[in-house]
Amino acid sequence: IDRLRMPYSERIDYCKNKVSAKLFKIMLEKKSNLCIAADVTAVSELLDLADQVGPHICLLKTHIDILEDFTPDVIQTLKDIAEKHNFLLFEDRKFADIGKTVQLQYNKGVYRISSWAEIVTAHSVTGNGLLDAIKGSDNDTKGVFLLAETSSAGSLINGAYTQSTIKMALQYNELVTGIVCQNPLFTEHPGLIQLTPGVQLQAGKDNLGQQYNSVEVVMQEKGADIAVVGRGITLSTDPAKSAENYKKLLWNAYLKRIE
Ligand code: 5IU
Repeated sequence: IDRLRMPYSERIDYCKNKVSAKLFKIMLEKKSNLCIAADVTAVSELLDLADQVGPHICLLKTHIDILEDFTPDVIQTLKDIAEKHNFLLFEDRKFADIGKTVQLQYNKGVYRISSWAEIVTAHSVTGNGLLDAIKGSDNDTKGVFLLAETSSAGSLINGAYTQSTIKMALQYNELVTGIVCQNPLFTEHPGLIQLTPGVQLQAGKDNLGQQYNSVEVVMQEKGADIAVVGRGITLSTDPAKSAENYKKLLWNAYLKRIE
């Protein structure tokens, strides 16, 4: 088995996590393997962006804590936009604490992440307790992307850490939607989804260590199933058009990969 050559449609049967199956279905319906990183700091900007790029994305990735004017009612509006355009809400919280603390961070506070984000990210560094905490939370459809590699320069993650993270993902396959990484890993596990950030039209970097690969490279060489694009879209003059362009390029690159 090689997930890289397998159509998304055939991978649904291998999904142990409900959200990953749901996500594959959305990707197929919308012909989109694009996740937007909606890293904006004003609520109006976030809602506008979500509504504009909505038709072209499968996932909206948020950092809800960067909003300067967050109020709890924002969540219902965001949920409505997600439903209107058929994409999932994905909070990139990168949980990394002991289980008890993650339980509080996931369910409590002003953001009440578990009440709206069907997918969250988590580090594997603190061990199983964190995943047990998320698993034990009483919202029923939930998924986690575990971080096995990062796109940033000088990351301290090494190969052993990456491999142990994949093992953890497989051990928790009912909860884990997939893995965030930069290389074609776990190719023999088609039920797990590879999410890859650090994507723009051209390879490059920013001035704070972010490193970008092109659409073709991430899809065809690096094994991405879903690409995360932030500033490549958010800083363009027409985010909707830009998202549509990324969507088409990413989908074509996927089709070439499974040819
Ligand atoms: N992100 C990365 N790289 C990583 C991980 C997460 O860029 O390795 I893990 C997040 C950070 C940001 C988005 O929200 O993905 C990328 O945004 P830009 O396309 O604007 O760089």
